[in-house]
Amino acid sequence: MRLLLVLGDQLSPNLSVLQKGDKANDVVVMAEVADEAAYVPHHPKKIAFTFAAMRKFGQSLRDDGWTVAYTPLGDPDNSGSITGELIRRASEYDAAGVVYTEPGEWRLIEALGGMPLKTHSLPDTRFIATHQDFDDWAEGRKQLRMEYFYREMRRKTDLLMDGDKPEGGKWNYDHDNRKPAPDQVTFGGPMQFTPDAQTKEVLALVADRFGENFGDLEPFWFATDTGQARQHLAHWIKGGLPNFGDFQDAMLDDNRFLYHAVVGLYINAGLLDPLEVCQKVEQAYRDGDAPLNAVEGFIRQIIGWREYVRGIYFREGPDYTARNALGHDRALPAMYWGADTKMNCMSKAITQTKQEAYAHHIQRLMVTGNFALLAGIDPAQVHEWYLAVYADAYEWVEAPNVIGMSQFADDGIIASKPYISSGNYIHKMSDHCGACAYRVQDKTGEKACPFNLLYWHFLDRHRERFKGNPRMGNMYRVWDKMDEDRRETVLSEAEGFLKKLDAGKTV
Ligand code: FAD
Ligand code: DLZ
Ligand code: SF4
Repeated sequence: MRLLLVLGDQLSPNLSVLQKGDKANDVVVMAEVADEAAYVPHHPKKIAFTFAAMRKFGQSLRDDGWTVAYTPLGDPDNSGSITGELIRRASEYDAAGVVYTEPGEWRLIEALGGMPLKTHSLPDTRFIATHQDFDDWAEGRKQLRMEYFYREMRRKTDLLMDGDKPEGGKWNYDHDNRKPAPDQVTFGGPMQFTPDAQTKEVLALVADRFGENFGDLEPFWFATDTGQARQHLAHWIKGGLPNFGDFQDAMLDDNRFLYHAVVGLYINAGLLDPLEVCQKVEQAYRDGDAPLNAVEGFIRQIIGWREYVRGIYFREGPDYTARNALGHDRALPAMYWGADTKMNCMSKAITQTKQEAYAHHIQRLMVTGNFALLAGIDPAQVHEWYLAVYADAYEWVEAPNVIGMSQFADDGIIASKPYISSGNYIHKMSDHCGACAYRVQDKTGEKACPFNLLYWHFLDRHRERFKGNPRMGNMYRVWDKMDEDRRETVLSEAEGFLKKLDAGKTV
């Protein structure tokens, strides 16, 4: 007999290790361990979601006839790590070896490979592209543009294809997907589930052991099994999908989810299969229930971006998270952990993150990410924050988004230019500025929006690196046209702001 490892983000019945396993002889090992729960200070909601979904999945495997050796966190024999549990179970069952589906983090891949046990790693077949597919595509290309990779994935999956042509004649309808914040949101948000008895037990455990971590544990409403996650998906396809495209980039003071699907956590943990999700979304289009711009935009996020960032993570290797191409070294400000800030956009995104373990893409990229990049925060600290606070965060998907897309710390592998903006972008896409202590129109002065000051400070301090970037020429031309006094005022006010930030003052 062999041990078959199932990790907390591998809760899928079609997982390769289960498909290759032998129900009659092998033993499935699942373990809630301190190491996994504490390698970053995860949001309590994320830990509760993981443990509740693990417990239910373990039970469903037993119901299906598997022998499952499940270690709860509070088990007195719990060794505290995945490798420790495998070694303990190997001697308990006199196992010939361990088979596992490749984990989504180098940290665990290395730990499993280094165990004093016979091991066999299987590919994670829940993704559309294999590592080989991605490497074949990437080989010899000067720039790894997501758009071209995405087209390959469309062909491979046959999603939104009309023969060998893209449905509707175009591959990408992003142009239609940049509408500013709507006056009214017609969708009531994600489906919310009342915790059952098993989930309540987990909530008590998490409150006891991780109650001090940043983030509100309750109210807890996430789906914790595939049945619930599918109900949630159907609810969103009906009510949210039709407007998903139009308002994908919008942000509102009083609406946290707008038309977003809130499916990342379910797909990444294995409760929903990405291809099944896309097929259901495509069906809504074929049935005339959702427009092409929404459906194409959504499918692109999953078979395009999601697959592409995974390809980058595995291609770039374990040192990716340590990259810091711009040499940024400022400490992550306390506001990211809930300290007061006068910036309404930051306050809204961080408060929501604390309460929901969720923020949507533009909040992550153009508010908290943009601020960290403009202010020159150490990308390793930014990366740890994102990995900790979002329920959908695992390194394979979080790191390329943070280190690459958001912080430009990989020197432009993912982003062809840094995602930076002044307050104007946030003003255009949200209603945050109206209720802010700063004034988005003010470029200098006491009430000047910090994004306005830091935007020019960033461009000025990184001039040598970016002046030749054809996509940034305009920015430098605008800066250079300002009269010198004004430029000096902007830079000295930005310095003043950064000093206050470093001194821990409320900004
Ligand atoms: P929707 O907006 O409804 O999109 C649908 C789905 O598309 C998502 O659930 C996700 O599976 C996929 N998707 C969309 N954009 C991306 C992307 N850039 N990369 C990978 N998948 C994508 N996504 C994570 O799953 N985990 C993370 O830890 C994570 N960290 C991020 C950090 C930063 C700085 C940025 C800019 C983005 C990050 N993303 C991450 C991508 C994206 O923000 C989230 O997938 C999305 O906000 C999840 O919410 P949703 O399910 O409502 O997504
Ligand atoms: C996120 C997480 C947490 C909080 N706890 C566990 C755990 O106790 N046991 C486990 O198997 N997995 C957990 N996970 C998910 C893992 O961290 C995840 O499998 C790896 O980071 C690889 O992606
Ligand atoms: Fe954010 Fe500036 Fe708008 Fe305030 S004024 S909400 S800091 S963009």
